[in-house]
Amino acid sequence: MKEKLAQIRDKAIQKLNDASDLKTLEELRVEFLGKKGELTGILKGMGALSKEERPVIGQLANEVRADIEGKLEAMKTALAAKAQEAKLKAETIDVTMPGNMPELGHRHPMTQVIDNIKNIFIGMGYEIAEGPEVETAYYNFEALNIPKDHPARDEQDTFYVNGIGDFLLRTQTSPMQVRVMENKKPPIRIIAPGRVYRADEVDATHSPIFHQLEGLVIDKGITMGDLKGALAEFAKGLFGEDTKVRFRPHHFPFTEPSAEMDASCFACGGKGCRVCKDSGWIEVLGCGMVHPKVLEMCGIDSKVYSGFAFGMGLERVAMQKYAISDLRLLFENDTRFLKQF
Ligand code: 2NM
Repeated sequence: MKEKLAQIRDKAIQKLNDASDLKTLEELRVEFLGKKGELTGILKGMGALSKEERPVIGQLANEVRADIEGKLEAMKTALAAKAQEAKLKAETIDVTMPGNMPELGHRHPMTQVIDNIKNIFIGMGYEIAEGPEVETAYYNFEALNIPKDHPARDEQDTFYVNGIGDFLLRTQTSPMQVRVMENKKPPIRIIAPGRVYRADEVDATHSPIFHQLEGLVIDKGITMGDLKGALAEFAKGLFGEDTKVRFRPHHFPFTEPSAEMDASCFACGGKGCRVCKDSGWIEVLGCGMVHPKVLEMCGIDSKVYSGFAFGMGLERVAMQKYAISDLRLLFENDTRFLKQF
C-alpha cells in the first residue's frame, strides 16, 4: 500500500510537471484528487487495514494528497505567470516606430492673398470695412455715378434679387465705401475686401463669384501724388522691394481722372517672361481721384475734401502670384491642388 501511494505521488508529480496549460492541470486534479480518483479509492479501502497500519497509511495518504495539492498550486502559479508573460510579449509596443503624422491644414491660397494685402494696408494705417453682399441699386450704382443706361446695370451683367424692390448682389465692393463716406467724417483711410457677383459664364479667367479689394482715402488736400505713393508702396509690399509701377490713363464713372496701374513683373524683373507675356509688366489694379459727384452724393464737401480710390480682382492677383492657369481651381477645393500652396 505504501508503495502504491508513492507511485501515485510520483505519477501525479510527473504528469503535473509536464502540464502546459490550466485546462490540463484541472483534468489532472480530477484524475488524482477527485471523488473517483486513485487516492480517494485507497482512502475508501482503508477499512480493510489492521489497526496498526491504518494511521500510518492514513498519514501517508494525507501527505501524498498535500504534496499533489502543493504541486498543483505551484504549477497553477507558474502557468499563470507564463501566460501573462506571453501576453505582455505579444502586446509589446515599439515606441521607436515612427508615428502617423496628422496632416496639417493651412489657409486657402485666396485667404493667404487677402491676408497678405490686408496686412500691407494695415501697416500703412488703413482700417478694414466690411458690408452686405446683397445691396441696393442706389449703393451699387447710383451713388457711384454709374448712370441708369450703363451696360453694367444690365440684367445680363448683374444678378438682381427678384421680387424685393431694387435689391441685387453687389458687383463691386464700392457700395461699402459709399456707406463709410456717408457715416464717417474724413479723414477716411479704408480697404474693403469681399465677395462680389457678376453674371459671367465660367471659364479659365471668369467666375460669377469672385473677390475684390477696394481702397479709399479721403482728406483735405489729397492728390494724385498721394495715390501714386500709396499704390507704389503697396506694389512693393505685394511683389517685392524692387517693384516699379506705371500708370496708364483709363476711365471709370466714379473717378476722375482714372488710371490703371501696372507693376514690373516680379518673375523676370521686367525683362519679359511667361508670367508677364513678354511685356515686363503685369496689370494690378484700377484707380483714380474720387469723382466730386460721388463725394457730394455721399455728403462730403468736394470743395474741402478730395480723395483717391482703387480696386483690384483678387483671384487675378492669386493666379499671377502662384502661377495658377485656371481660376476654377481656386473654387473647387480639391486638396491635391490646395496642398501645393
Ligand atoms: C476701382 C477703380 C477705381 C473705387 C471708387 C470708389 C468710391 F467709392 F470711392 F467711389 N470705390 N472704389 C474704384 C476706383 C474702384 O476698381 C477697379
